[in-house]
Amino acid sequence: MSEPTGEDCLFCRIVAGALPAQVVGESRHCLAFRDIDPAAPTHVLVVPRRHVPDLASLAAASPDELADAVALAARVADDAGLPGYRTVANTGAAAQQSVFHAHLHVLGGRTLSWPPG
Ligand code: DGP
Repeated sequence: MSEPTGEDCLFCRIVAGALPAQVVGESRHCLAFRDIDPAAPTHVLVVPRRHVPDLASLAAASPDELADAVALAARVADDAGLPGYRTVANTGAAAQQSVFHAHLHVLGGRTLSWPPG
C-alpha cells in the first residue's frame, strides 16, 4: 500500500487550510493544532509542513525541520503553562501510528504515568 501524499494526506490538508483544525501555534516549518481525540487536557500535534511519513524521515530529510518541530512543541507546552510535558512519536502501525504524515504529540495537564501502554 502506498503512503498518502498531498491532497490524499489528512495532515497535508490541515496544513494547507483545506480542513479545519484548532491551531495553537506555528513556526517556519511546522503547524501545531489540537488533537481531535485528546488523551490529556493538553494534547497538541506538531506537524511539519513538509510531507514525510514519520519523524525519522523528517530527520533524514531535514534536521533543521526536526529541530523546529521540537522547539515548537516546547513553545506549545510553555504557552499552556505546563510544568512538564511528554512528546510522543508513534512510528509504524505496530506502534499505533494512524496518520502517516510525521507528527509529534505534545501531552500534558495531568499526571503522566510511566511506562506508557
Ligand atoms: P498517531 O496515531 O500517532 O498517528 O496520531 C494521529 C493523531 O491524529 C490521533 O491522536 C488522532 C489525530 N487525528 C486524526 N484525525 C484528525 C483530524 O482530522 N483532526 C485532528 N485535529 N486530529 C486528528
